[in-house]
Amino acid sequence: MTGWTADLFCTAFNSRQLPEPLLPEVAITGRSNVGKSTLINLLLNRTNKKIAHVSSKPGKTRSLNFYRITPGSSEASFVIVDLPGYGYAARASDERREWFALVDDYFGAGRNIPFVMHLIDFRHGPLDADGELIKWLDAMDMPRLVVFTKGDKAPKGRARNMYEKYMRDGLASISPPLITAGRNDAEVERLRGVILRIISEPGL
Ligand SMILES: Nc1nc2c(ncn2[C@@H]2O[C@H](COP(=O)(O)OP(=O)(O)O)[C@@H](O)[C@H]2O)c(=O)[nH]1
Ligand SMILES: [Mg+2]
Repeated sequence: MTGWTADLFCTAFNSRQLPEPLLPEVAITGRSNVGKSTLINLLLNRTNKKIAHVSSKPGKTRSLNFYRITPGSSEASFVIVDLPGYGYAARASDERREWFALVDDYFGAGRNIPFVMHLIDFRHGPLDADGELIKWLDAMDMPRLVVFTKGDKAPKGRARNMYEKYMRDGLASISPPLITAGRNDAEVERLRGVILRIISEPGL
C-alpha cells in the first residue's frame, strides 16, 4: 500500500486562477472519458472516498484541478494536475478553442512541468485526437509518459499483440507505457514508482 496523501488545493477555470508554481507539476491529459480522474483516484488510493470526480458523461471537467501530493516521508512533494479532457467529437469548435486557450496559458506560463502523463484507451490505441495532442506536446518539447487505461476491457489474450502493435506503429513514451485497469493493482504501484523516478531525474 502506498502512503501517498493528497489534497485538491486549487481549481482553475481561467489563467488568472492558476496557483503559484511552487512545486513540480505532472499534468494528466487525454481524451475526455479516457479515465484521467479514475487514475488519479487510484494513484491516491481514493477508490472508496474519491477525490477526483469520475463521470460517465464525457467532457465534464472544464477546469484544471491541482492536487498536492505528499508521497511519503522520504520523497519530495509534487503536484498532479488534472487537465480538461481533450477532443471529444461532440464538442463544438468554440469549446476546442476554449480548451486550447486555457491549457496553452497553463503550459506557456513557465511552470515546472517535468512531464505530461498522456492517457490512452488501450482498446483503441492512439486515435486522431491523441495524434493532435502528441503533435502539440512535441511542438512544446514536452516529455510524454504514455499510460494505457481500460486494459480490463481489452479482448482477453490479445493484450500483448495490441501493445506491441501500438509501439511498433511509433507510439513514443519516456518510459514503457503501463496498462492500467481501473483498479489498484501492481501496475498502479509500478506507475507510482515511475512517476517518482522521473520527477527526481534532473534535466530530463
Ligand atoms: N473498466 C474500466 N473503466 C474505466 C477505467 N478508467 C475509467 N473508467 C470508466 O470510464 C469512465 C470515465 O472515467 P473518468 O475517470 O471520469 O474519465 P476522464 O473524463 O478522463 O476523467 C467512468 O465511467 C470510469 O469508471 C478502466 O481502467 N477500466
Ligand atoms: Mg475527469
